[in-house]
Amino acid sequence: MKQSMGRRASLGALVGLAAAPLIASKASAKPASPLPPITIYHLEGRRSERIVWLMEELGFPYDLKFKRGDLAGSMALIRQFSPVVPMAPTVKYGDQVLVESGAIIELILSRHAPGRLQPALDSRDYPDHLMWMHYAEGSLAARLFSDYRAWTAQPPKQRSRLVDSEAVVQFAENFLGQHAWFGGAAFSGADIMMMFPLNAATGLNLVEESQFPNVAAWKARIEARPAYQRMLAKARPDGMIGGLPRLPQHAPAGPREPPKPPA
Ligand SMILES: N[C@@H](CCC(=O)N[C@@H](CS)C(=O)NCC(=O)O)C(=O)O
Repeated sequence: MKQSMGRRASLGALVGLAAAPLIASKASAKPASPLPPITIYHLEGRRSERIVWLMEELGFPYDLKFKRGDLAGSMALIRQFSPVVPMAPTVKYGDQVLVESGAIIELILSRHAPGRLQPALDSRDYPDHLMWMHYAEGSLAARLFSDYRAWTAQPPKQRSRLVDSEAVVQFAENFLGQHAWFGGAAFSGADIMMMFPLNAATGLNLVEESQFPNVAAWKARIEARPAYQRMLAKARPDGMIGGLPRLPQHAPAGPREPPKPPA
């Protein structure tokens, strides 16, 4: 303890006062707890890739369970293990069964990788990081897939008055105009959460890709990451399989109808 305080002081003196809060936060991070055995139940090309990618970024060991090239077979493995909510990812964490990729990422980072892939709690980037961690599923994926379902039933003639696919992606586009990553200055777990729904937005033709150049540039930076490439090699060895069909058209671009006043 004494030794780390001494190092902190001398480093602070070397790099100047501005760096001191960052160094203090890292030095005060709790020590990592030992990682229990982790098994990831996986479907190729689906959200379980997030956990594989996280483990690759961290260099942590894990067991990956899926049937290569066989989504139904992989699903049967998940159902056998967790019959009530068979979803990908389902993770065996020690003797506990976990779902919800965002919660799994937060757990692994906070308990087993303190100071990594999350901005310091007291930093300006932390609130943004946490918002995107939750936005990825809570608003982005939820609204994309509800639009997808509605639009496959009946293609839209005009944009919805509700916050729609275009709006939820635009919000991300605007943020990336000001920040390199969804974690702010550095890549974080929030970037891992955001990749799947942003790929779905353009892959399913829910939005017009060329309207979102910041998102496109961010995806290119993600795809260049060695850990992302290792994830693809292990978790999607034959490329994307069994994807949902693309919409023939997305919602017409342009402003939304103004909300009608209540009757
Ligand atoms: N919010 C959950 C969503 C999990 C989820 O819906 N995964 C999809 C695959 S991408 C799934 O298991 N679908 C099967 C089903 O809905 O029956 C998470 O982030 O982990």
